[in-house]
Amino acid sequence: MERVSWQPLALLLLAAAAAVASGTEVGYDGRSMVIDGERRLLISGSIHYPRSTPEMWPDLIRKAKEGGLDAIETYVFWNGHEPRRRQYNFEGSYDIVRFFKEVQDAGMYAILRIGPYICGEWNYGGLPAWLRDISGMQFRMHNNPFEQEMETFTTLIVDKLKEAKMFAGQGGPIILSQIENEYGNVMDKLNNDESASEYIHWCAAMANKQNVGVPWIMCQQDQDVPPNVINTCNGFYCHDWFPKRTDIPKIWTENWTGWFKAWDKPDFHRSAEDIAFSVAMFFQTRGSLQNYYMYHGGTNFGRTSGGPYITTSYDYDAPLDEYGNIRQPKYGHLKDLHNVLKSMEKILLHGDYKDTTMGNTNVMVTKYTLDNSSACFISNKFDDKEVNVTLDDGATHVVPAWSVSILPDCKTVAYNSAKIKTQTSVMVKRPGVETVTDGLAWSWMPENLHPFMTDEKGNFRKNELLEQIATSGDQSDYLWYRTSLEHKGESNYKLHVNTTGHELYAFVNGKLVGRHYAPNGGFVFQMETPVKLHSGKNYISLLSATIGLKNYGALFEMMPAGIVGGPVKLVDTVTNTTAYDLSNSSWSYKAGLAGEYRETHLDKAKDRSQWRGGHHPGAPPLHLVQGDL
Ligand SMILES: *[C@@H]1O[C@H](CO)[C@@H](O)[C@H](O)[C@H]1NC(C)=O
Ligand SMILES: *[C@@H]1O[C@H](CO)[C@@H](O)[C@H](O)[C@H]1NC(C)=O
Ligand SMILES: *[C@@H]1O[C@H](CO)[C@@H](O)[C@H](O)[C@H]1NC(C)=O
Ligand SMILES: *[C@@H]1O[C@H](CO)[C@@H](O)[C@H](O)[C@H]1NC(C)=O
Ligand SMILES: *[C@@H]1O[C@H](CO)[C@@H](O)[C@H](O)[C@H]1NC(C)=O
Ligand SMILES: CC(=O)N[C@H]1CO[C@H](CO)[C@@H](O)[C@@H]1O
Repeated sequence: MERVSWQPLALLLLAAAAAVASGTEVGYDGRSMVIDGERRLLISGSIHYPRSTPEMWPDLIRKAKEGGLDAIETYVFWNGHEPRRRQYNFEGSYDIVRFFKEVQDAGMYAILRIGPYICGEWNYGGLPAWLRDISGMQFRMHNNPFEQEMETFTTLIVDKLKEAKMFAGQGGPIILSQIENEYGNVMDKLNNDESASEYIHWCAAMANKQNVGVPWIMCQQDQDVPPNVINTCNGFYCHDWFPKRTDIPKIWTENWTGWFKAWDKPDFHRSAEDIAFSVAMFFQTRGSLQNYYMYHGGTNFGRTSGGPYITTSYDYDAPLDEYGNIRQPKYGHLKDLHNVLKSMEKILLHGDYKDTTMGNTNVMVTKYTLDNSSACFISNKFDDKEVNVTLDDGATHVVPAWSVSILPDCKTVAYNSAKIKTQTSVMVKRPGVETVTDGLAWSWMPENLHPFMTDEKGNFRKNELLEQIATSGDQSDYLWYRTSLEHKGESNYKLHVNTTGHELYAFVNGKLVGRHYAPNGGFVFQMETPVKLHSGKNYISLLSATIGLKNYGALFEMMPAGIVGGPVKLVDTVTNTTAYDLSNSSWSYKAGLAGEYRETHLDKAKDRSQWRGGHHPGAPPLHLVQGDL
């Protein structure tokens, strides 16, 4: 037995040695990331795992690789992973290890942006709402309650990824990790508050303690940069931006390929030419790693952020559209650019360089030289005129307005950012398909509002109007406020409600009497609507809805939602004076809608018989949706 077992043991040891040997060493110098001793020019793209399904991941990642990307970047979504304190979710779209394994299987690198504050047009910027219930909690400032929770979560994610050997030193794909996110903006707003400074230094120290073996970055952190982190740029353009220290590379963590879509707002479009211009300029000006935000934006399956109100689509006008289709000419035009830049990797990262403005600061030639070879960029920042630029060899090149020409040998233009060679495919809806869309059969299930209109019990009562997020525990976007009053005879009033948003529906005795929502970004509003009371007991039911929670800004957790304190009044229509102030009446509370309790979205078998309709195009009339009151 001993002799037999000796061999497998030796093999095991060999395997372990091989695993160590296959680990990748990641560092950096003033020019670029250094991977296994080599400077690397890296092009990365953001794909957020919860914004697509695991079935889509391999295809999205493969298309990214074919588009000339070296790395996939993602945030980590704390409130998706820990919806309730110490109850974790790493299933389905939240299977972060599987996501990184897909990246590894595709032979790509990965960039891990833990945050865990991630902004991202995501509910509460990724922070779980239950954090608010911990006493002494202040988000993203120097205080024990926040720092402890942040460290616990960061450590959990790091350990999980270490266990799966996902960091480069372990042979995994992750070459960079990020702590916090765009905190420089908060520090600006808080006027470099001492607690903010202590917090960001604490973040860096905590991150470095994690021992992940790859560098840590902080984006949009241009002041008060802690030691041992690389500060990076986010934006539409990063050519005028340079890191604070000279011993760190110029990294662009968020090159916005488009913009998110909000309700009531038009689709955002950023042209392929303009992105290509920004990327070419970035590499002209010593850039070495840039990431497209987003390369695939995808879908907001869960709750989005309530400031501004984001739609379910997070398409972002990205090179891969919401459904994962290639968006041309953006995808192809950038792929051509990546190929040209890759062919110049060595000279860009090792060569000497010289920037020369040509008569005007808007026109610049950058010449890189290494041994006997040279490579040139010519950029023209005039947005209304082409320029003719003559290089050292006497040859003149026409550079169109707002564009960059790249000449890998300083002789021949291999790429111009304004000239698209990719075949433009325009997606056309075929008439036949449209007819099918028009004819889609919709079914509906009534939302049973009845319990919220009568004396049935809510979850609890209180003689005041409560704040919504705290009351609902962020388990739903909906909160019912209900009260009743005895009235003698019939009278008309105006129902006045003052709320901190985001949407309000008012019912009197089961009838919808008014609805209102805050214009984009403005949260506090007053609703006034005529109502009629009958003799006897009258029920006033107010349904307050949030469209996700705010994700951005200093101290955003202090922003309330719902009918905090009101007032809620019945106003006399003739004298315009308050007839009844209901603000301190006995209010009954219930979070969530009936459909949420039933989990209607899961299409459970036992519910199938509840669905009605099935023939009519479009949505059903409102009275059918509400059901019988
Ligand atoms: C550069 O060119 C010179 C002259 O043509 C030649 O002697 C030298 O070997 C070249 N150097 C390299 C590194 O190619
Ligand atoms: C650039 O040169 C071309 C001819 O080579 C000429 O047609 C064009 O007018 C010139 N443009 C400018 C802005 O001088
Ligand atoms: C409405 O409520 C907000 C927030 O509680 C409060 O600041 C404001 O004074 C109220 N406005 C009116 C008209 O009652
Ligand atoms: C009624 O009073 C409110 C404030 O007390 C005022 O804002 C409003 O304009 C008045 N409406 C009429 C019709 O007088
Ligand atoms: C409601 O109660 C609060 C707190 O006790 C008090 O300040 C306020 O004046 C009351 N409002 C009315 C209309 O009674
Ligand atoms: C950092 C940065 O470049 N921010 C810019 C991003 O784009 C918006 C909209 O064009 C500008 O307002 C910001 O200044």
